[in-house]
Amino acid sequence: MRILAISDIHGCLNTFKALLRQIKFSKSDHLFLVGDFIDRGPNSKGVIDYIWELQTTGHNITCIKGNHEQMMLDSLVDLQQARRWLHHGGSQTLDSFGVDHLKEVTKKYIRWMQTLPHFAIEEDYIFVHAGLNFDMPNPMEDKNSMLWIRNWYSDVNFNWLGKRIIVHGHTPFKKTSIEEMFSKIDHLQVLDIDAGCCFDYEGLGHLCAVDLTNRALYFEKRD
Ligand SMILES: [Mn+2]
Repeated sequence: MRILAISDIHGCLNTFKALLRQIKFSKSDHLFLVGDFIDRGPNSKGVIDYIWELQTTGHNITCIKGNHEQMMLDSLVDLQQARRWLHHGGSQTLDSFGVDHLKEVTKKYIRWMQTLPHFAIEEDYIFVHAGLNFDMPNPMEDKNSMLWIRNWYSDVNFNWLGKRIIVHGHTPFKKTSIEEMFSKIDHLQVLDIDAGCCFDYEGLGHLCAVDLTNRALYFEKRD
């Protein structure tokens, strides 16, 4: 069994499928998907459908909530949030559902997002979308920061963390930066695996998978 993680798929279904092929994802693996399944990319609905299909056929996948799932949920009850969400890739998500308004999205997708956990722990790994707020005595109590926090590495409390490693996404990094961070993972005890799949900037545009069991990193360039 391998413990694997991928983050920030952002509707890039073809790239997600290609990456799973590259890593030879199988039913004996445990895959953690660390949030931001939707928005910006072309097929957000397809990403969720494909995850469900894999789970239905016996694949072990744990999904964690990202800020984009939260923005979509908040948009249902807050018009201001809805405007913001549409600007941050939400309109592409509505397109993938073939609808003009969020209220037309089939309820099972909304319910799925509502039930996503903010984090998961497996062996010595903490999986979370954005990171942890170490200003708190117990960082696991700040759920909002788990979705949104940036630039928190200098605050890590290693006494609290012990020998655990935090695997997250949310802030896009170049492939080379992720490789460098990965080479120091035992020292840093943090790893950002968001390679900016949905972005076109130099060095981004990749979907990253980490195999924590065998300490291997994989990248799939967006098609
Ligand atoms: Mn994010």
